[in-house]
Amino acid sequence: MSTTTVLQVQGMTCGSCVRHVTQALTPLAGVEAVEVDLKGGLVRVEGNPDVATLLETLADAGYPSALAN
Ligand code: 9UX
Repeated sequence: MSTTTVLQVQGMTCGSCVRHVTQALTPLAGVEAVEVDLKGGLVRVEGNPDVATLLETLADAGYPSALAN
């Protein structure tokens, strides 16, 4: 079944950041949808991704993050 993973993400300050984060996470295995809350600094990932891979991918893209749920 599909779950929602919520990440608290640092460094997202503009619309381009939203695009960078979305484009980094969307191709990963198990990711069905990515939703970014820019003001809240949150990213919701639908699907069954490997959480460590999400965190590592965001860090590599310049956005340190932590699991929020
Ligand atoms: Mo958003 Mo531009 O961080 O580097 S302000 S992409």
